[in-house]
Amino acid sequence: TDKLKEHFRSKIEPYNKKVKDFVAQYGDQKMGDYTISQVYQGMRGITGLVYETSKLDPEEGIRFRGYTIPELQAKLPKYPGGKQPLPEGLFYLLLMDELPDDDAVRRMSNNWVRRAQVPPHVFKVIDSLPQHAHPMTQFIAGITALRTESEFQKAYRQGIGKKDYWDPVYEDAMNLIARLPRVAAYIYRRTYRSGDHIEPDPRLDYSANFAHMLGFDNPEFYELMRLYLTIHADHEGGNVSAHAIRLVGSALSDPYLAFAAGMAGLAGPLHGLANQEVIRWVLDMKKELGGGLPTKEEIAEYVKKTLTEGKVVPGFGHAVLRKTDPRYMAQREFALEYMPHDPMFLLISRIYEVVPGILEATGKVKNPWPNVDAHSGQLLMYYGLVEYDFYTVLFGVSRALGTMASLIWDRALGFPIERPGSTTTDLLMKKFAKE
Ligand code: FCX
Repeated sequence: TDKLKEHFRSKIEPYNKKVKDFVAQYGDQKMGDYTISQVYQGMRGITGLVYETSKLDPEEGIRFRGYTIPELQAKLPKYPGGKQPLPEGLFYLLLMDELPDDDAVRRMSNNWVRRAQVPPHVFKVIDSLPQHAHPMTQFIAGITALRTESEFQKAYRQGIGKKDYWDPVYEDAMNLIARLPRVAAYIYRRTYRSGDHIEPDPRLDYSANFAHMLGFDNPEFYELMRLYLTIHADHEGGNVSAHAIRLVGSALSDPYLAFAAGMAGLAGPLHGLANQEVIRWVLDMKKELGGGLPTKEEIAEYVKKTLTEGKVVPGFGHAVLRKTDPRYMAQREFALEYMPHDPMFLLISRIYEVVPGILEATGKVKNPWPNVDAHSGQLLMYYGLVEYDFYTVLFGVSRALGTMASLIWDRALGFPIERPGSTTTDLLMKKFAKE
């Protein structure tokens, strides 16, 4: 038996009761008003979802089940001798709402190892795409191909009842998480290493094994992967990838379909693709300025040119955050510890000094501060993972942890199909603009 699953099972009933009682007693309380502008602005600031695993505060940044990133770095179990939290532990926390001990993390790690076998047809599907297909195209195709293994799809056909949905969703979610690193590493090696694939090493933890399959057997890079996979895991429920996964999952599409939809959203340049765009933008800047470390004045010129051309400065701004992203700071601290003199780090740091003032001066950017994507590429470049088109796939592997924990809870709580209302401008004008 799966002890983790049994432990999770024990949480469902009490939590369901808590939610039901709360809604029964307070269900008709108003949560707020919203304006016509908000409806035209992507529903910004309208709280319309319950998403249990994490919550984003505009000033403070993300909390995973109540814990900030520095708190998790202190409290989550680490690899012996390591300093960074293990993402296995983060997933345990998100799913169980309980800090894991070393044993629980080891159990999670081993559980995923047992589930990690990727069926051969998935590799065939990926191999059928041209080698120049963007890694996110390959990733989404691979995830969709993995769907042949869906336990939920099978159970639904067999007529499973609603209160048991969570069980095969748990199976799919765990299998998907366990298999993603192999799929991602396969894409990396086929695209950038002539198909010279590396077998998994089941003795390694989730992050180190992923790094190993990518071809980066370096204890520092292992630590980077542990940090990277932890901090990218979840960012409350309204961001494009998490929301797409919740939405598609609510139609009882299985976790593979839901996750593929989320990854299609993550692949957009205003969301997860920003991590590759940052490096592309920085390298273009260096090329244009003739190499070397650009001065602050040169960077400012380049930023202004980007804005004049009607483009965004990638890695800066956020729809919710109103200060420097703590995920940025965690990566900056990693850089300060392991590579304080790396020229690319010095440049990223200088950009951090220059960009916010310029964005602020536009008078329209609501958050001039850097987000997670402004830093991640530099760390990867330093260790030799320089193929930046691949970066969003790494983000995607991590994003599975938060969104799958949340999706299991969606079904455990019996959330219904998501179906917000919409209207037309004509109808709005008839209602509000009649003189
Ligand atoms: N550079 C230039 N202009 C920017 C900007 C940036 N970095 N950030 C915001 N703006 C502009 C918007 O384009 C908008 O302009 P408009 O009125 O002419 O259309 C105006 O400022 C107001 O936007 P704002 O309310 O501040 O931001 P939104 O909530 O609409 O959008 C994102 C938030 C993140 C999409 C926006 O800041 C952006 O495009 N940033 C660059 C891309 C990026 O880094 N995305 C990654 C975000 C995140 F971390 C992730 O999902 O991974």
